Amino acid sequence: MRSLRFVLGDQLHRGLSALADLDADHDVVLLVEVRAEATYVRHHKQKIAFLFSAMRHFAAELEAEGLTVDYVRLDEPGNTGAFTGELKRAVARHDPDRIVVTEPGEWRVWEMMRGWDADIPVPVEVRHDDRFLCPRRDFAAWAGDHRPLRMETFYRGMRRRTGILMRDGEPIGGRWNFDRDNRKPLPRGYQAPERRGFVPDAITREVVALVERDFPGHFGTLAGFAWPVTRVQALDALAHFIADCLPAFGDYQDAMKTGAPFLHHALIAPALNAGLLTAGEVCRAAEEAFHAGSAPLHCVEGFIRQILGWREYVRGLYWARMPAYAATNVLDARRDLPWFYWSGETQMNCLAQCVGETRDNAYAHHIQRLMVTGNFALLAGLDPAQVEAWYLAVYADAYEWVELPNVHGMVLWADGGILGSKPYAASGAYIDRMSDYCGACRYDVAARTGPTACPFNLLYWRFLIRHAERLADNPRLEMPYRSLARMDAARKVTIVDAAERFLAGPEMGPAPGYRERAELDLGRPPPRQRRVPTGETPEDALTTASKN
Ligand code: FAD
Ligand code: DLZ
Ligand code: SF4
Repeated sequence: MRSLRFVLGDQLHRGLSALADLDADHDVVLLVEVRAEATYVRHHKQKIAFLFSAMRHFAAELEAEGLTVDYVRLDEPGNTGAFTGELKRAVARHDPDRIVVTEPGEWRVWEMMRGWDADIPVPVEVRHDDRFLCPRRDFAAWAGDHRPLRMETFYRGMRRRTGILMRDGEPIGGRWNFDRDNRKPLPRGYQAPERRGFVPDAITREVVALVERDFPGHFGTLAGFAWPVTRVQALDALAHFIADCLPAFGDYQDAMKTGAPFLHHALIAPALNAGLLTAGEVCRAAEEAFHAGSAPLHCVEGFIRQILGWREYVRGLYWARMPAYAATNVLDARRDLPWFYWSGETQMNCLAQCVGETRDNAYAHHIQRLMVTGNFALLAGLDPAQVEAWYLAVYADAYEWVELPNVHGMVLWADGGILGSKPYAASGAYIDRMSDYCGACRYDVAARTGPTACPFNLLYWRFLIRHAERLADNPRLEMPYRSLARMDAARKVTIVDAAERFLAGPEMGPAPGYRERAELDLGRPPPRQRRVPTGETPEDALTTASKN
């Protein structure tokens, strides 16, 4: 049988299920660069360059192995610009007996694939994506038995299932979670470790030029492009992280410092999400560092939990709950995304720093995403669809399966607590404790009222007051609501008035001329289309032909 093996841009893994049992003499591997994937949100220039370069390198590696690869470049004449059109053209070129593909990461593409049975004149076999440690159907079964869903319970199950950091059925060190030993502010005089960047080779340089030419209005700069674009480079990046950064990863996981965007973070998510690394090998590498005595348990466990726990959990939740998941807006947040999320032009120094780093690196670390840009969006009541489109566009590692639960659930609590038990609302005091941003800010983080009061403080109390009916009984919010109860009524009114004035003020709007420029040039990503549940789960629909 002659098969056309269709590999999507975030599936660049030689062990991919779609490439299993490949017949090198007859099969053709297809990869396509298509405009629709680069523009369904206007991805950061570095994300597009990263993926096109990684795809081209991967195709070259398969060819070097002796496989037949059909690689469609973005500027190839006749390129239809979309997956379905390119698949149809490839079928016409190769006349295969069947198409083999691995399930996609995003619901949007899943729906597209379900249309292929009608659109494509040969059978399409959709296989499970076994790069993840928890198959979608296993998560769905687990979720059916565990209400409410909680990451910690899931994570313990995954530790047992994989045996990672386990001894004789018990967690190594006697505890599942060492979080209380992590999350310190940076010490005085702290020097961030030197980070390994990857100098763009000829393929990457060609792609960078293409992106500058073809996607000029997209967010972000390309000058600092240094992402690993091959498996060899990704393994090198992983080895560098394990040796130089993991030993203090947990300690400084939540810290933020001006001019030090990466600190001890792994910087592996773009490679991991695109298939250049697998979750299993990353967790094993960290575990080995612990057994070799080169990294302490609290750092290793803290790191492994992010991947074995959070990453697998959000992916499982996404597939178990889509498409209904994206449609909720429990806190009734309706405000437009202010322009400074794109321009970085705001007097709130924490936000200016995080947006600026995002523009330059297509990266911000977890706490910057959660407690600065995310916290502001939560407190200000920004429209979930607009916030989600922003997060999906601006990070090199962003795909909806991981972005959506993090933004919709963890940050905005728009799901009403399916992903996490409480909103991560925080005042400026948290940002001040964990960063050096406040010292250089026009606002005063210690002030709760008056013209220089930190907007995070004003918005924090307004948020608690506004959502008291829904949140005051939440046991995890007992402390803030007790403080609120002690506040006298007049002070509450003063704070809420000041917060409303801030929300109506210049920081929150588009700067003069920006709205026009946005539409003409930089593009405000349109809110994603919301779909109503069909009643069918993704698991029901996955072809039974795929047993691997
Ligand atoms: P490290 O901080 O070194 O962590 C190691 C790895 O753990 C990451 O590479 C990632 O694979 C995994 N991880 C850590 N936290 C999470 C999490 N909450 N969910 C899933 N995986 C996690 N991650 C993405 O890969 N793509 C996204 O689009 C994305 N959007 C996010 C949006 C928001 C609002 C928040 C709060 C988090 C988001 N994350 C996302 C999770 C996390 O912030 C990134 O994975 C991380 O910053 C990537 O950098 P790193 O590789 O240096 O990770
Ligand atoms: C993100 C992305 C971009 C920018 N371009 C392509 C592309 O040209 N070809 C491709 O196969 N994949 C691309 N991707 C990744 C897809 O968007 C991703 O495979 C789907 O969103 C499913 O997760
Ligand atoms: Fe951010 Fe407030 Fe600190 Fe300024 S004072 S950096 S707005 S937290």
